[in-house]
Amino acid sequence: MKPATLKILGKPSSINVRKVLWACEEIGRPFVLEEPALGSAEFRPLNPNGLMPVIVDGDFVLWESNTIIRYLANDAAAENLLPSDARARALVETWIDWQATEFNTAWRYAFQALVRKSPPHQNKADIAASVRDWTKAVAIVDGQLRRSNRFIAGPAFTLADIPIGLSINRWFMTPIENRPSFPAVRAYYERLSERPGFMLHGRNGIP
Ligand SMILES: N[C@@H](CCC(=O)N[C@@H](CS)C(=O)NCC(=O)O)C(=O)O
Repeated sequence: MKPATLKILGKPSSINVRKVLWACEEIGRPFVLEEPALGSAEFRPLNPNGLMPVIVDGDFVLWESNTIIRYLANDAAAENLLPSDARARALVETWIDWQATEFNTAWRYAFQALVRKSPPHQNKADIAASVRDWTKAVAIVDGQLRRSNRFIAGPAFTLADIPIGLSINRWFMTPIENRPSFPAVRAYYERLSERPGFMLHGRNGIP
């Protein structure tokens, strides 16, 4: 029998951990959060990548943040977040996958440079290229929001708004010079801010 409490291993400041924390809020799934020692002999068997988040749900262990949030929504039969209809689900999953591949890749260098102040990431041309790619990705979100009307996959909030919403928070929280304004993205950010889970784990001052 499944225990009521889910264990989440991760730091609450990590964007990928925050996806899981916010998903739990939306689903109403109780959890305990523990900070793992990533390189430890105890943690390694849980995730061969040595990265967080990892969840432990009874005897079930899972890593990879976007897979974890899908699992949690599926497990709770949260049809509103992740519909079972093949086409409706695919439209939600497009944005979940796009966040992990295209969006996340676009900002990586600029984020390391501008927020983490990482010494190996201070090449001006590389920062500019990353900001350019990041801006193109945000423009894609803006265009989609104009079409989808309110949320990323349509008029209602879905699981895809969790990774995309956290990514948009990162966009606004990173000091980017001459940041172009995307009105649909700004309105979306304010709309997401009506959700307690987003205010707790997303728009909480952390990029
Ligand atoms: N693709 C993985 C990426 C996980 C990842 O990069 N986690 C980062 C935190 S966001 C991490 O554990 N970094 C090591 C550290 O912070 O020491 C996922 O989405 O879960």
